[in-house]
Amino acid sequence: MFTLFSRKRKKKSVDLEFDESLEIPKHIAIIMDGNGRWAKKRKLPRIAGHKEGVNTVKKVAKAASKLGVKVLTLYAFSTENWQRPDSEVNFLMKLPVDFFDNFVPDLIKENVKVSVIGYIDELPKHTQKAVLQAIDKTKNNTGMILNFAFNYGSRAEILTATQKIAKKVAKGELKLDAITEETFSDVLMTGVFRKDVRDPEILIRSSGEERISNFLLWQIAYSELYFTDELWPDFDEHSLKKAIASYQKRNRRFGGI
Ligand code: V0D
Repeated sequence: MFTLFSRKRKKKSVDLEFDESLEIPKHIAIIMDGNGRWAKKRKLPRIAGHKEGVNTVKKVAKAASKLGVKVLTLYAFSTENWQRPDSEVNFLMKLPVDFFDNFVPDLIKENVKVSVIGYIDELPKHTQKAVLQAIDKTKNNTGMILNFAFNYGSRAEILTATQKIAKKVAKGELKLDAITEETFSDVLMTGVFRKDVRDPEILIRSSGEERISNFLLWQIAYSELYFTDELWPDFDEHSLKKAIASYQKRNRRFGGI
């Protein structure tokens, strides 16, 4: 083929380091940061960045599913995000509706199951409806779990879990000595997942900030932390592979026996 004018990018060298025969993390968690900055760089309103961010969710979810990832947890909205301007919050609350209309048919084709952790009952009714519909329409899928952390905060999750444990103890259903890491993990929001995929092997944060920001505090006790300067709308399959390659490299050096 005549390729003189082809704009096809050369494969970046890190693809060589990524090895599909090595361990693919079962659970990947991502803090999707940088939509606002992406928009600002283009003199666009912040919401244009969020729109582009949804497209990235679709692409990255497909890529992860193709690689055999079991759970992909995406931090979409934290309990602190309510402090943003009303117009931005209102726009964000419509995203799951948009996502449901445009992406759920694809998810069904790809056998992906939607799941949500967070305080869903505090969301506007139309948002709750879209979230519950996405969960319901994909509930029989047996492939990757696409898990949105939505109106989620990790300290609140740990407090809710503690209240659940205390209630069980008060009712005599649980002995004090039986409060273990395992029984505690059971009552966290991630307790709905199989035990071997509850905790992410790797946490990725885009956009250059190196903070956890109240995300999965209990679950990341042993996770690799991977920070990239790429903004979320620029993140793609290649970025995901780069993160996995970094995990594989660290795992080879420090992990195992
Ligand atoms: C905006 C970048 C998908 C981060 C990604 C307000 C911020 C796009 C969902 C979604 C958001 C959530 C639940 C669900 C289906 C889809 C989403 C929010 C923000 C919360 F069942 N993208 N997305 N939710 N953004």
